Amino acid sequence: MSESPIKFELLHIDKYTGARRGRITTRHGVIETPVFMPVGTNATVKGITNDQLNEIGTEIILSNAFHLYLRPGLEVLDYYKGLHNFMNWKKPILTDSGGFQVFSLPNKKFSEDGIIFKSPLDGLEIELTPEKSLNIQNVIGSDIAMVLDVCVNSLSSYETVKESVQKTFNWALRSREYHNNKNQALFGIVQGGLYEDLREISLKQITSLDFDGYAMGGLAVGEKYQDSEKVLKAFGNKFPENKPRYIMGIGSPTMMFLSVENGMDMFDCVLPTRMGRHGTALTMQGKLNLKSSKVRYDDQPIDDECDCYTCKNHSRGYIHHLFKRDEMLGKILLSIHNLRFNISLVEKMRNAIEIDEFKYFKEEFFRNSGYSLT
Ligand code: PRF
Ligand code: ZN
Repeated sequence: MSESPIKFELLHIDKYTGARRGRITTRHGVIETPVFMPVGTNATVKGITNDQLNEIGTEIILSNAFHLYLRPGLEVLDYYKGLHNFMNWKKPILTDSGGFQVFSLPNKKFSEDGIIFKSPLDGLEIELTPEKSLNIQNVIGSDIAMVLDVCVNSLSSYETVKESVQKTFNWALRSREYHNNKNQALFGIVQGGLYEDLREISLKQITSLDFDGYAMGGLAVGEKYQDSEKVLKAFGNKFPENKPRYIMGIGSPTMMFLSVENGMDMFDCVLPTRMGRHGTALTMQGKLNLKSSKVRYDDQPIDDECDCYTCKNHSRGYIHHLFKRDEMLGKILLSIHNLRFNISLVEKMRNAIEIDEFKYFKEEFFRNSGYSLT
């Protein structure tokens, strides 16, 4: 076992739930957990400067091997000595392997060594293998790399999910073997869809390999809340206790509470920025549509308890006007607010966990907010 490039400290476990308060130390700084990671697919969190990300309280961003490989491409990334330097982001970066992104494309097929897909740029065939994904993530220079996995729709047949679990393990083995960047942590990914026996097998297989952290993949891919809840309740706290646990692609308040309650430490989602670009604000009282003429004369901030730049400086009515005129500042202001909403929510969760009040905090949140518990 070689020394891990990251250190994980489990600081406290809530007395009444599985919620964990932890700390990950990387070469680019410390991440307090639970943590929400804003998504910067194309080497930018859409519309948000690094200074703004810092002001919002961002501790780590997520980017994407698949997208960065297509554009700007490895030559450019290599020329700039990696993504941190290219985008001038000083804090940690986690990169997804491309597994999820390739599997959402039409016309992909497995090859002997990996998966072949048509480039969305020019239609030419590209092969992605576990080794190639690691090569890409190595050039990107992320602090945490993810193995290439096979993510299938959670409504897939048993046979399909079973095959995905087998391939995911085979690729995880090859990834563990191949990875040799001492400065980069490598996380394994558990699959298995909604089939409990397959989840169990995948968890055993992936955690039998010595990764620096483990991710729950294949959730929030079209299934009902109750189905993801079953999987999280059954398996969340079976992940190794002494390593970070990452649930991929979730970021709604409801899913964040569910994930933290069941022992997850990290999550990412495009939801806050995407909703922001479409005119919806996340607030403690629920979602607020800023495009609605109801807020034309509303001189209040989006959320008077929010400490973000947007809420400290602008009214709902002003943001409504920006959306009506399709001014880009509207999208930016809402993205800032929504990111701050998610990050401040995990900050509050951390405080609640530390004093064993996570359950109470969750109940309060759903009692007072417009969000549904399911
Ligand atoms: N695998 C990878 N990335 C992902 C997922 C996955 O299963 C998901 C599923 N929610 C989001 N992003 N590699
Ligand atoms: Zn705000």
